[in-house]
Amino acid sequence: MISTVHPRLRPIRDKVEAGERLSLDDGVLMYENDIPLHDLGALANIVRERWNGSFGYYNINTHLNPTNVCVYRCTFCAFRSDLRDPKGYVMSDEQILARAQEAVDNGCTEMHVVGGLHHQKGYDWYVNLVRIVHQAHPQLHLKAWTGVEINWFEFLTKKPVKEILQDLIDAGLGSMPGGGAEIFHPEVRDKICEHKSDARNWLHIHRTAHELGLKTNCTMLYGHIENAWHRIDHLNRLRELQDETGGFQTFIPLAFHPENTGLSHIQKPSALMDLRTMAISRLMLDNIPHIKAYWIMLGIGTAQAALAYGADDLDGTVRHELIYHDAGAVTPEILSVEDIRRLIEEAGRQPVERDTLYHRVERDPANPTQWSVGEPVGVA
Ligand code: V47
Repeated sequence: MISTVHPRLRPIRDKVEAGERLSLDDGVLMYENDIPLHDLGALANIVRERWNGSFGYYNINTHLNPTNVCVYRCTFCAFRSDLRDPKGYVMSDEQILARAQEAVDNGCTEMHVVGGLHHQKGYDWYVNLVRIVHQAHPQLHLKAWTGVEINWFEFLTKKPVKEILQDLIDAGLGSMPGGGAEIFHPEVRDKICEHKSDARNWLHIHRTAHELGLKTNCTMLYGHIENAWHRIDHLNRLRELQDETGGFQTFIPLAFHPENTGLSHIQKPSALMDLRTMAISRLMLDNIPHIKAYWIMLGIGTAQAALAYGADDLDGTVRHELIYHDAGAVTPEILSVEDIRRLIEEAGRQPVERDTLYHRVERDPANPTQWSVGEPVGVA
């Protein structure tokens, strides 16, 4: 029982303590500046500990962005390139397989694959990438292609989403990352990424993935031109889909990084805004088991603090990240396992290595690159 909260938060405190759902108005209220951040942290921590006790999760993973050439021109993106821009690249099958080999040699359990929508690459190129990596390294989990990419494949093939996802599952897809959600509301979406998958399509793709038994993640890009109401509307759409399917594993709030983007005049959100959004996400998304503090994007200090503001997961050790580093992130490109475990312990949490589907990972101490999958994590 939390006895002292800001008077305007008392009804919300009572609902959180009773395990009742917060309304959209509650969500918008929590974004008001006079609502103390530490009160939100304490409330979010109740929900966090209900789901995940004092565990702080991480995984050992790598990123693969096979091309940055993209037909879309999302104003917030610093990663994309035109075909003839000197910055543009496309990886060969050999380079992709070398990355997968490097990942396995370093004990990675997951490869997170996303990239541009290259108009000279057909659907088969994207399916083949999954197939060749999976065939070479069946134990490496492929978390690949966002809802936006799947929507592009629909355009390329004119096939139903279900068939596309089934092709990818047959090729070795393990789950889908949460990117491409940005802000669902058309008042914002039409200004920052008008051409790509709209909210209805993004949600339909994730619903279909869940129906096929695929777990997926979800995200929200905040701190640009949206307001509090747009954010709460976004969280509510995710919460409603999760009520239907239960297929989301983790939500990742993504702080906008302005450098080298079409929105470079906007200030990066403050650490206070990051922690507020983390806490509000945990409180609103009462039905999603995990909230991730993606350290690459938040910075190490804020990510550590976020473990007391609703987050239970720091993502991974991460190799070869480009999307945030192109947009001005100053975080290192990789953390060692020792570092990430220490960060979690310093935050007063118990570090647990998980796989992509949130099972404990057991490692052979004599040969730590060898691993096996243990019990599901969590307490709820
Ligand atoms: O969809 C792009 C965002 C996303 C910028 O599922 C930007 O486990 C801020 O979704 N500033 C891709 N954000 C990253 C992503 C993700 C990351 C970590 C883990 C998982 C997961 C998913 O990055 C894009 C977009 O929303 N993004 N550019 C930028 N300048």
